[in-house]
Amino acid sequence: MNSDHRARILVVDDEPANIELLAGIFEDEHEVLFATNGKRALDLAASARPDVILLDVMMPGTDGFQVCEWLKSERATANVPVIFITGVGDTEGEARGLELGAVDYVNKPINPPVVRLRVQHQIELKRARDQLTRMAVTDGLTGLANRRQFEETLERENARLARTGDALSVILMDIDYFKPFNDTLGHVRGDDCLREVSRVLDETISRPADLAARYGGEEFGCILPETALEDAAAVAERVREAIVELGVPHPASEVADHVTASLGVATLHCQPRQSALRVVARADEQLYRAKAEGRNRVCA
Ligand code: GH3
Ligand code: MG
Ligand code: MG
Ligand code: MG
Repeated sequence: MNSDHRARILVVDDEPANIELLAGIFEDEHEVLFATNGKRALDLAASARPDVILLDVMMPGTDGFQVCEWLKSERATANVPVIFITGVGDTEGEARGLELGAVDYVNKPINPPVVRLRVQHQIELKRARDQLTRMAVTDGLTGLANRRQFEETLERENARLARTGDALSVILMDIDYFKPFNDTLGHVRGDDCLREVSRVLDETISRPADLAARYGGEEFGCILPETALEDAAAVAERVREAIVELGVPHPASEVADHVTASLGVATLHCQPRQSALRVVARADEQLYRAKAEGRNRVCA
């Protein structure tokens, strides 16, 4: 959703008069984009990510049913609600539209208050759905991705490796002597520390394709697509330094007077094919070695 209340509505119709009529209903409240053919509609839907699409059925070239089918088959647009708006008043067309994944079907002539309310209803449903989706993949304490998103992303990137032939690196990080931190300063300060470390991690892991996640308690995981081992190790070293820089006082650490972390790095290649879990296990072995060799360090 674009802001708290304004939604983005894509109107697809080959008749400019219909677009004008529909735009007139919504443009005070929402942002309205429009397309006059199927091809343009697909491009706009993918690039502008509308919150709802109003789709005419009868259009020269690609008709609305075909557009709907394509929208539903693409990951980027599959979850955008589609409402058919059509002059074809037959019940068969309505069934076909709903079967293709449309959420509603409105017959012309357009009754503005009814269309307005039906669209508003779908916007609110989408808002609630988006919020649930966000919550399902976000860690509540730190706002980072959670372990579920970490694992799903890793599986997806591993599947992509087979096609791109690149390397994919994983960093696991664990805060040093965090139990004594909690024991001496309390859990509230412990939680503050986790949030600050998360912010630093998120700022340091900065490429758009990268993912930083809270893996569990005081353990974090990063996925770095298209990144070789030595580059990932350099990123891990920057994270380690940034946490030192952060300088959160730690009166009970055995390695420093501030909070530090240990990091392990491992890389997956397209050959030999390996399960994504293997790379996490190998990063974990390196993390364990970083702990054993004195903490506040990176092992790769
Ligand atoms: P090491 O240097 O070997 O990693 O020692 P450690 O004390 O950090 O390791 P350990 O895994 O034994 O302790 C992790 C601690 O993290 C245990 C728990 O008190 C703390 N912890 C885990 N999740 C949370 C959380 O959500 N909030 C707070 N405040 N503490 C947490
Ligand atoms: Mg038409
Ligand atoms: Mg731990
Ligand atoms: Mg620890």
